[in-house]
Amino acid sequence: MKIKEIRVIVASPGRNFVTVKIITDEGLHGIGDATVNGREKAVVAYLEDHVAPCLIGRDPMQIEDIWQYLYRGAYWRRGPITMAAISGIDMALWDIKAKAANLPLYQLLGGASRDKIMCYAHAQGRTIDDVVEAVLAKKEQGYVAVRAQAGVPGFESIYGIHKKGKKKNVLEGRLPEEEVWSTTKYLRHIPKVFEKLRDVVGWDTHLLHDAHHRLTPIEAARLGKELEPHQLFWLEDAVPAELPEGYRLIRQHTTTPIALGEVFNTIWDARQLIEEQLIDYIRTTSVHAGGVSGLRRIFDFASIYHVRTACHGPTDVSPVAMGANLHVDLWVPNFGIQEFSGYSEATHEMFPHAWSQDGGFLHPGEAIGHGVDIDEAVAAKHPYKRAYLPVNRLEDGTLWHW
Ligand code: KDG
Ligand code: MG
Repeated sequence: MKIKEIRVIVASPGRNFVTVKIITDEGLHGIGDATVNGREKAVVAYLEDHVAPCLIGRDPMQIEDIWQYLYRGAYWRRGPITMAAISGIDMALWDIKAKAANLPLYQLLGGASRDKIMCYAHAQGRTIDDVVEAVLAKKEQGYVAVRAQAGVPGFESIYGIHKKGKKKNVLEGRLPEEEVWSTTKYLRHIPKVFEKLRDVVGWDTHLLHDAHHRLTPIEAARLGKELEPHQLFWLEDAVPAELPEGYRLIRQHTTTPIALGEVFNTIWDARQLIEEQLIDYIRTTSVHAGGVSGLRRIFDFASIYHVRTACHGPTDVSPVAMGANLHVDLWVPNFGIQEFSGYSEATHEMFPHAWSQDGGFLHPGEAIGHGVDIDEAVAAKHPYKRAYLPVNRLEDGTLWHW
C-alpha cells in the first residue's frame, strides 16, 4: 500500500478545524485532526508545503518511521505547529492501519481495559447561584464529573465566562478581545464558589476547576490549600509549566490533586513533572502531543509514576481527535478521565462518528479504524473564518496569561 494523496481541509462549522485526509492507492483513507486554535493556517502551510510532499509514495503502515521522519528528520523539532501537523498525520495513519486490519483502533493498542469512559462536562455561571444551577443541570444529564468556572465580581468576562450577550470566547474576523484580570479578587472568590457547590451538589459528583495558567506557585499553593475541604477531583493549569520546578512549591503545601499539560506537545514537556510526581493528571491530547503514537508514549511513561491520563477535549479538539483520544482512553491502563465539552450540530454533521455518549460516559464504538470521517461536502459549506482567542491584562494594563 502507498500514500497517493494528502488533503488538508479547513472548515468552520461554528469554529475552525484543520483536518488531514490521507488517501492510499488501495482506496483506504484515514483522517486526522491538526487544529491549533487561533493559528490554524500555520499548520495548513506546514502540512501542505513541508509534510505532504515527503509522504507521497510512502508505505502508510510505517507509522513509527514516518513519525520519526517528521520529528527528527525536520531538525526543527517540537512546538505546537510542528506537533499538530505530526499529530494529524499520525492519527490518519492509525486510522488506515486499523481499517486495513479490520479492527477498531483500540484493539490494535491492546484491547479494552474498561467498558466505558468517564468524562467531565463544563458548567459555568456569572454568579455563584448560576454556577450551582449549571452544575446541577449537568448532574441531571448523567455526568458524574463537572468542571465549574465562575465569574469574579467586578469582571465582565474571564476564562470560561463570556461577556453578556456573547456566546463564545472566539471572535470571528476581528482582532483578539482584551479581558481584565485580578488574581487577588479571583483567589478571594473561588473558595466561596466551591463551598456553596459542595453544600448544594453534595459529595457524589466530582468537581474540577481550571485556573487557566493565571497563578504563581505560591498563589496556586494557597488556592489548593483553601479548596482542600471541598475535595476537588483536580485543580487544573494553576501555573504555566515553562518552569516545571515551580510545581514543587505547590506540592509542599496542598493535597488538592494537580492536572496539567493541555498545551504540552511532547513527552519532554511533561518529563520532569511526571518523574518528580508533581502532577496527578497529564492532560496531553492526541491533536497536540503527536497523535496516538505520542499519547501512548507519554501515558505509558506516566503510568510508572502513578500519574493518570486526562485528555484535553474542549470544542477546539475536533471530533476526530476526540475519537482518537477515546480509543486510547479505552485501552490505557492508567486512565483518569476524559474532558468532553460537546460540539455544535454542524460539527457533528461534518464529522460522522462512531463514538457515542451515554450520560457522563463515552465509548469509541466498534467501527473499524478510529471511526470518525469527514463529509467534505458539508465542510465546503463552512469556509474558514479568521478567529482569535482573547488576551488578558491586569487592571493596570500589564499583559497577563489568558
Ligand atoms: O484553545 C484553548 C482551549 O482549548 C482552552 O482554553 C480550553 O483550557 C481549556 C480546557 O481545559 O478545556
Ligand atoms: Mg484547561
